Amino acid sequence: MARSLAALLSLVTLFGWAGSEPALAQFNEVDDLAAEQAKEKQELENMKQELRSIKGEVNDAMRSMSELTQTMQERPMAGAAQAVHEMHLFVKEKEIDLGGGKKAHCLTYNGMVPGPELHLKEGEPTRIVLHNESTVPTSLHFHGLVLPHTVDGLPRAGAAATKDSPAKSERYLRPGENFAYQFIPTVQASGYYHPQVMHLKQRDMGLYGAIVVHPRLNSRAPDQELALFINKMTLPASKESGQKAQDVLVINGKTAPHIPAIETSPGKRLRLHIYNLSDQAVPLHLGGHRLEVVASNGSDPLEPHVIRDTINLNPADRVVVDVLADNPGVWSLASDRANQVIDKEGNFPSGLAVVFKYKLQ
Ligand SMILES: [Cu+2]
Repeated sequence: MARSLAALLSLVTLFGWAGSEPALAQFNEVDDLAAEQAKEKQELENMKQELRSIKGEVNDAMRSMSELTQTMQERPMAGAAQAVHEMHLFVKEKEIDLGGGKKAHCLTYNGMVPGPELHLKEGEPTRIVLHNESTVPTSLHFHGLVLPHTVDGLPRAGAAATKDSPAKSERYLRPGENFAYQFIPTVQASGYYHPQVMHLKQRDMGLYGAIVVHPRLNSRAPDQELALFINKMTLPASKESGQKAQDVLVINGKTAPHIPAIETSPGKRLRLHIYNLSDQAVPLHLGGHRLEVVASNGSDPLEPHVIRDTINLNPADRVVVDVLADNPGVWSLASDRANQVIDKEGNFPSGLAVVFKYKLQ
C-alpha cells in the first residue's frame, strides 16, 4: 500500500508540474522557479494530506494507476538501453473560462486547454499513456509525427499493450479505459496531439496539445519555446448568466485581452510553434520584429529560412517561427483582420491578440 501510494504521489508530483501553466513554465527565471518550487512543495503537502484522508478507500482507478506505474518501472521497453520517457494524458470534462467569465464546456487533457506540451527527442524510447476519464469514447492521434501505424492514431489489435491495456480490436478507448502508445521518434517534428478523425469534434472542445520531436543534434536550439494554438470555441447560451450562444476565437484557450503575455528578454531566440485549428485564415503580425519561418506543415527543418513580418495561416496550417528579441518594448502579436480582434459588441481587443513584451531587467 505504502509503495503504491508513493508511486501515485510521484505521478501526482509530475502532473502538478505539468499542470502549472505549462506553456509559460519555460519562461520563468531562476527567482520565479524558487517561488514556484516553494508553492509546489506546499501543493504537494496539501495533496499528501488529501491522500492520507482517503487512505483505505483507494478506488479501482488509483489501483490500476499504481500497478501501471510499477509495470512500467519493472519492465522497461524490450531492447531499449535508454530509460523510457513516460507521459500521461487524462481526458477530463471541465468548464473553462475563456476570459472575462465566458465559460465553455470543454474536454481537456489533464484539466487544461491546450493539454501539456510534450517534448520528445529523436531516438528516445517514448511511452504516452492515455486515460479516458470522460463519459465519451475517445482516441489519440499524433498529428505531424512520422510513426508506425500500430501507434499513430487508434488503439488497434496488435498495438503495443500493457498489463492494463491488453491489445484491443476496438478502435477507441471507452470511458474508464487506458492505453499506452509506445514508440521511438525518428523524425524531427513540430506536431500536435488530438483525438482521431472519428472523434474530431472533441478537438474543438479543447482536446489538443503540442508534441515536439527535437533533433538529436541541435545547433540552433532556441532559448525559449512556446506553443500557440488558435481555435474557435463555442459558448452555449445560458439563461442564468444572460450569455448568448457565440463563437469565440482563442489563443491557448483564452480570448484577448485575457491571453497571458509572451515575455522575453533582449538577445533571446524565442521559438513559437503556431497551430491554426480554427476554420478561418489568420494573418498573424508581430510588430517591431521579424519572424523567421523555420518549419511549416512537416518540413522540419525548412531550408533556407524565410523571413516575414506577417505569416498567413490557413485552416490546419502549423508553422514554427523564431524571433530574435532585439527590440525591447511592449508589442503585440495579433491578427491583421479586424473581425478577429474585435468581438460582436465591438470590444477591442478581443480574440486573436497577445501582448509580446520584454521583462524589466
Ligand atoms: Cu491530425
